This record gives sequence, C-alpha cells and structure tokens, in this order.
Amino acid sequence: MVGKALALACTGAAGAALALSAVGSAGDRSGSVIVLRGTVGPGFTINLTRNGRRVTRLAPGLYRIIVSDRSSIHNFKLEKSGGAFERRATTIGFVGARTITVRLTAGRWEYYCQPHESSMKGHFIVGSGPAAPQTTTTDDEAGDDHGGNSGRG
Ligand SMILES: [Cu+2]
Repeated sequence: MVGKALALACTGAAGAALALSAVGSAGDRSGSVIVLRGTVGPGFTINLTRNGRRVTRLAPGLYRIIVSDRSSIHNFKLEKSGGAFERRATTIGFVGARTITVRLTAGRWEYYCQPHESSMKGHFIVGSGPAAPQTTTTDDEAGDDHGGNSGRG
C-alpha cells in the first residue's frame, strides 16, 4: 500500500514538473512579454538593461520593465520621442521597485530622471529605424529583422 502511494506521488510530481517546464519554454519562445530592468540612483545614474546589457535597440512588442528606484531624489520616466507616449514608473520620494508593462512601438524612446534630465537620460531605438547619430553606426544593424531571404530563382 505504501509503495503504491509513493509511486503515485512521484508520478504526480513528475507530471507537474513537466507541465511547468513546458510553460516556461513556451513563454520564452513566443516572446510574449520581454523583461527589461531599469535602475535609477543611488548616484546620478540611470540605466535600462536587458539580460544585464544596456538596451540600444529593441523589436516592437510588449515589454515588462522592472524599475529599481534607489534614491528618493530621482524618478524614472519613459517616453517616446515626439510626445506620443509618456509614463512615470517611479516618483520623486519613492524608493523601491515598480513594474510597468509597455507596448513599445517603432521609433526613438527615451528614459530619464525628470529633475536631472540634462545628465540622467538614455535612449534606444525600437524597430529598424536609424540609430542615434552619436553612436557608432554599422551598416547592417537591421539585418536580423528579416528572418529569411528566400529570394532564390
Ligand atoms: Cu534625478
């Protein structure tokens, strides 16, 4: 009796593990929501990273941004150039983490600390538009956008 119960328990656990891993890989593959990390403070620094690397270009889509605000004198704002979108992730006085979910559309986006915008700011490009002029330009940066060139006669 005991042996049978154990066997059943094992089967159940294995089944659950399988289900979990299936869900996890499916989520990563479809890329439904991509996680970015924003940090501001404690000094006069602001960053937006993906997998630990500073974000410079992203594909359009839905993103979850986890913002760590490490100073009460800074905030974290995200906006699309041209004023089509503006979101304040954290406020002055707030210290801690906030998560915002944003659909990034093609264009130039900026993140900055509002009171110190002249020095605490960064930007990135969504889609295959031109890179920012002050960064080094490479000719073929948009190459990974076209999945497959099957133009063979
Ligand atoms: Cu600031």
